[in-house]
Amino acid sequence: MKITIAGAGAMGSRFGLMLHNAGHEVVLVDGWKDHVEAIQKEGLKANFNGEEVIVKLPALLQSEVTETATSDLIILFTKAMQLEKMLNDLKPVIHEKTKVLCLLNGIGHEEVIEKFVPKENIFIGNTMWTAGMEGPGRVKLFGSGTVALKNLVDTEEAKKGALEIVEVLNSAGLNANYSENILYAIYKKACVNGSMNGLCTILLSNMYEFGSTTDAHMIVENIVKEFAEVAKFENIEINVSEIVEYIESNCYNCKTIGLHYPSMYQDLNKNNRLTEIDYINGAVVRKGEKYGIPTPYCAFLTALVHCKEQILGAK
Ligand code: NAD
Ligand code: AOT
Repeated sequence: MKITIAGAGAMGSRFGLMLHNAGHEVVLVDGWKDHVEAIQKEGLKANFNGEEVIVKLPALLQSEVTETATSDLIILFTKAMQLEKMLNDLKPVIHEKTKVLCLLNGIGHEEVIEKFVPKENIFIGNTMWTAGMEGPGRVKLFGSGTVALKNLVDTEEAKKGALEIVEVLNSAGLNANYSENILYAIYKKACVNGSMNGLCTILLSNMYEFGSTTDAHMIVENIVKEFAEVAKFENIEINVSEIVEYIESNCYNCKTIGLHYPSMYQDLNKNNRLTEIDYINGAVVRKGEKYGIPTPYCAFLTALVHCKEQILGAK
């Protein structure tokens, strides 16, 4: 299948590399000039589960995309604040039949994608794979993960499209599943990011260190409660104690994922970049205002992260 990876940072590079290795025709599209040029000159370099690999892949600057780069499937992997610009730059390659899959963290991205893509071609989901950017043209890819996805509109044709995407991802070992209850899955992951990412960023900790504190349980429970309250208004039922237990049993393992510094920590504290807080906790605050629900924990955390972005002069 011809696949465009739109946003070829850490995660886009992972998916691009694995899909290319499985024989698909992959093109990387990205807005970071040094990164694109490094891939064009020397290939995409990756530490792939401890092995150094170099993969020769076509890479294009998003501002230089033309109709010739048309593909069957576009996988969106920008940061949330880069999504609209990417879709705008991709206009020449978004056709009547182009399927567009969104795997970004955060909630509500379909509202942006709908401005550029017919609803029946939009597929939403999330992923438990991880990846890290080491510099232009270079990524670190460790461990394993899963993908859950579904068609945005409920037609037989759209479901068939979703199942085809699942098959393509699985041909590359990406462990994809069709998820009937995808909005629940997206909210569940947003609860993980909504409680781990901002807090670890402010506290300069990894997930294990934060989880070892005496107040971690209380804070996480209050954040998840706010996500659950707004989700109710969207007919998504979140069992707070179940999700808190999921976060505690999955994120705090001191030998594995607990040692992970969330992507937000890396964006702000390591790379002086703006964060996705407005699309995670900030999105809950906006929904809370709309539905008349107080969201003090999410609001405070969002404000703290914004303060830190400003103090550090993040871009
Ligand atoms: P990323 O920051 O690595 O890449 C996103 C974009 O930012 C790319 O266009 C990339 O080229 C650009 N970029 C990266 N570093 C840059 C730098 N130093 N200067 C200029 N531009 C730079 O993002 P990601 O981690 O691949 O995440 C993509 C989406 O997937 C996000 O919504 C994220 O929350 C989600 N996600 C990430 C992970 C993870 O482990 N990284 C896991 C699950 C979901
Ligand atoms: C994560 N981390 O999504 C991934 O860092 O943004 C991130 C992120 C899978 C499981 C737990 C945390």
